[in-house]
Amino acid sequence: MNATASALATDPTLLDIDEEVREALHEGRPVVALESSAIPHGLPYPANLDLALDIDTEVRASGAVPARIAMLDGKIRVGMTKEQLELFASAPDVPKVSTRDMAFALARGGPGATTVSSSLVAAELAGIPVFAVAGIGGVHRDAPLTFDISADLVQFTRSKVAVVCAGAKSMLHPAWTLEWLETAGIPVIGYRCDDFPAYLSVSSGVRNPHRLDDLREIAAVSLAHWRAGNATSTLLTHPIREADGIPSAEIEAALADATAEAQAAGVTGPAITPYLLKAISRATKGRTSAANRSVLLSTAALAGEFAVQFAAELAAYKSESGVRA
Ligand code: PSU
Ligand code: MN
Repeated sequence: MNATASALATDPTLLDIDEEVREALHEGRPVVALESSAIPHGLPYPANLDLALDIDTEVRASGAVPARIAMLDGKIRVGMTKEQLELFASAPDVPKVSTRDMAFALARGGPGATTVSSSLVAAELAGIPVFAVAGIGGVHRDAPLTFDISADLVQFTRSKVAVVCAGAKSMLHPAWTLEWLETAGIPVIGYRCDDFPAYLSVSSGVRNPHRLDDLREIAAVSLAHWRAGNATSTLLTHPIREADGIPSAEIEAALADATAEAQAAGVTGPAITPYLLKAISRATKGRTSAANRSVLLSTAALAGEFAVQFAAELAAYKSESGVRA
């Protein structure tokens, strides 16, 4: 093998894995990967720190180990310590790092808050098969003019990770997002729900292509997807609790103003997602913050439960088929 760049293999020494996460992975115990971009780019300090810690607690409730991903000191950190969380929560200038930005953070050092896309790269590298986020990125509503389609979707076509979520973020186009996922061959499953959820609202008004009511069966579907040689993600969707959901009409009203404001202010690219999320929260006078908290916690709890079922399904498959751990 010559030493050209194309002969370079993936370098696992770029990973800096937390001790507890490393042990859990080594023993085949359930782990849930999480993103970090919502910490500096979501709520103000210290509410963002408290929320991150509460998310971890929800993941742990079913016996799974949380592994929050971040770029730090020229490495990919998997499983942030309390001190690292504190740093990300209190330093508002930590940049948002999507897949295209990872190499810069690695080569230069410095902190970076990973989005869904870059977190999936890290999760697969670390061997974590389950990832949780309340709202995935998707096809933006102005995509026909701007081509703004989240790197999250493209990353689903590259990472063998089961993604647990409450649908796509509220300001995206749900039907186009599902079309994109269908084209890419990504299985989308509604867990105990018929509709594709809309993050802060129970339904996006569009149906999920599949519904399954049993987590072990969803684990079996994910495994079957990978056993068949697909090197892509699977998507498990489950909505915000009915009582905490915000009616989509209310979100739409807030969005109309926020989108016009964003256009007038010339906000584009990666800045648009955090901008619109904050604007919706302001316009609904904090009601969104309560909904946001509810859906982040319920998604984390479900991901913990799913990780337990997936670990059991994987162990059963390995022992039946004689595949070595
Ligand atoms: N929450 C925030 N700010 C963000 C995100 C979430 O408060 O930037 C991230 C998520 O990690 C998601 C990403 O992966 O936004 C999608 O952004 P874009 O539409 O730029 O791809
Ligand atoms: Mn974008």
